[in-house]
Amino acid sequence: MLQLYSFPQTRGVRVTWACIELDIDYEYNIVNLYKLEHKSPEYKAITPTQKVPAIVDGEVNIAESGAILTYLADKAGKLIPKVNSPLRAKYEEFMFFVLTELEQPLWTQAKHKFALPEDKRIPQAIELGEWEFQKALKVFGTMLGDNQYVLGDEFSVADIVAGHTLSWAQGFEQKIELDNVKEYASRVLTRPALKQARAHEKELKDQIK
Ligand SMILES: N[C@@H](CCC(=O)N[C@@H](CS)C(=O)NCC(=O)O)C(=O)O
Repeated sequence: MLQLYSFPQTRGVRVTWACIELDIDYEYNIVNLYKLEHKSPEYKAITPTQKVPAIVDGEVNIAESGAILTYLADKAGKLIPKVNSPLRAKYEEFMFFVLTELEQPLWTQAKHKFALPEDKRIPQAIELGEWEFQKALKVFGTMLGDNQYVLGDEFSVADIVAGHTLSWAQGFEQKIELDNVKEYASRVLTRPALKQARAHEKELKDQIK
C-alpha cells in the first residue's frame, strides 16, 4: 500500500485529498512536526527535504506535493491530461504557476509572521507578500476565466493544489475580490473528498494530542 508521510493541517492534505479523489488506498504515517520528527535521520532517509508530505510507493520515494499529485494521477490514469498533449502542457503551466507564483507570497507571509525563528523575521516582508499575492491572484483570475476548473470543465489534481492554496489565502485573510475566483474556490473547496480528507486528519490529530 502507498505509504504517506505527513502531518495534519499541512500541504499533506493535498495528498490525502488526491488519494480519495483517485481511489488510492494509503497508510498515513505521522511525522510529528511539533516533536521535530521531520529532522530525524530516519525521516531524512525517506526524503532529504525533511519536509512533509512525502510518499513511498514500492521503490520510489517522492517529496513535493505537486510532484506527488502528478505521479499519483498518472499512475491512476485519471484527473490529469495525457502526457504529450496540449492540455498536459497547460496542466504543467498551472501547477508551476500556482506553486511558484501564487503560493509563495502566502508562504512568505507565514514565514515572516510565525514560521521562521524570531530573529530571522522581517516585518516588511509580510506587506510585500500581500502585494505579490494580489498581483498573482489577478493573473490566476485571468487564466481561470469562465472555466469551472483550471483546465476547463473537468476537475484535475491541479485544482487540488490551486484550491488548497486559495484555502490558505482565506485562512490568511487575503482579499479575494474576483467573482470567478471566489466561485471557483467555493466549487473546489466544497468537494466531498476534501471534507473526508480533513475528517481523517482531525481523527489523527486528536490521537496525538
Ligand atoms: N514545496 C513543498 C513544501 C513542503 C513544506 O514546506 N512542508 C511544510 C509543512 S506544510 C514542512 O514540512 N515544514 C517543516 C519545516 O520546514 O521544517 C511541497 O509543496 O510539498
